[in-house]
Amino acid sequence: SCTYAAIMTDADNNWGNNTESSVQSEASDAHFGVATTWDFYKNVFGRSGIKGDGKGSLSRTHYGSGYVNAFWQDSCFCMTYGDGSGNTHPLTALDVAAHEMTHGVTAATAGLNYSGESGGLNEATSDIFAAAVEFYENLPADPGDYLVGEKIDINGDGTPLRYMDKPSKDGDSADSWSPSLGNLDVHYSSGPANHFFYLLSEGSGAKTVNGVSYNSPTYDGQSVTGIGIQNAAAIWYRALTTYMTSTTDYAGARTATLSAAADLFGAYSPTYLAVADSWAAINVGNRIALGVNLAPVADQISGIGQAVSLQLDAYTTNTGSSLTYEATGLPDGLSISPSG
Ligand code: ASN
Ligand code: ZN
Repeated sequence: SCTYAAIMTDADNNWGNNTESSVQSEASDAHFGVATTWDFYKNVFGRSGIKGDGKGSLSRTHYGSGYVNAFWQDSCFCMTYGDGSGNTHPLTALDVAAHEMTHGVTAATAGLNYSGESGGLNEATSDIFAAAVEFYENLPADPGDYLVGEKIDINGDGTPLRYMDKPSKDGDSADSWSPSLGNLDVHYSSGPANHFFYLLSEGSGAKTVNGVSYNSPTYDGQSVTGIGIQNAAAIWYRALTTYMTSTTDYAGARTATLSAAADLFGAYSPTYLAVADSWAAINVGNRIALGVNLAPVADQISGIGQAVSLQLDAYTTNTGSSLTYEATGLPDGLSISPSG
């Protein structure tokens, strides 16, 4: 049970009046956030609760005075929501709730450290599944978008807290990876991974989704074709729960998502290649070219009468097909051994 707050009650069991000023409405919204986030993880990924152990979490609302934040705590396995800007915009919006509870999922799985690049990936994971939960629930009053906190008017001018298509629109977040990215606050170093997720979901350039206009740039100037948010979320979830660890950085996240994409969609499948394209579009790694790739070979020098041996390494991105090697016009005494 909850040791630091009274259990919310309602005199007529008609909870609130659908306004932000009603504490019963605020509590109902928090409960809706818990239930919807639960359903998302359960129905989409087969995950039973934040820890995957079937146990629910507590929420406390109407916290503090003018407290403009919400937070998850592993220590109490509980959520806290402030009443927001001017005490009039409770932080109980669905994407905020899903963001915060996803911190619990991350803690229970990859355990991404909350500083440096891994901290940015931790924050991005929360924004990514916050968006995925919104698209999953598809509420007429709050349809899915790639904005974070668009319902809580935290800036007082109607703008959202963060933008996934072009994170720098918030004035602080990075659009792409750079060597100094890890020095930023984790809510800003999340930018490139949020951008990756947007690109992987929807692709680059101008696009309108559920009435919201986006325009997503790419670091390498090449276009990206999206694979849809459900596929992108599946890849991120498998990467988070199977391949990422507490110290995973952006380069490691690329590897983790490629492994996840290989598991789910096949290595070198179009979906797998879209993952590499999306990372390259935020300056992490190269795009992967299909075909046969031959490792570079330097000039060879040997003396008369000395034995020589030269190994060539090649791989093909066509799964299921193997390479054959042959040589014609070899000098006397040289042969090819197409093995290894
Ligand atoms: N609402 C914030 C967040 O989840 C609280 C924090 O800074 N940890 O990121
Ligand atoms: Zn967070």
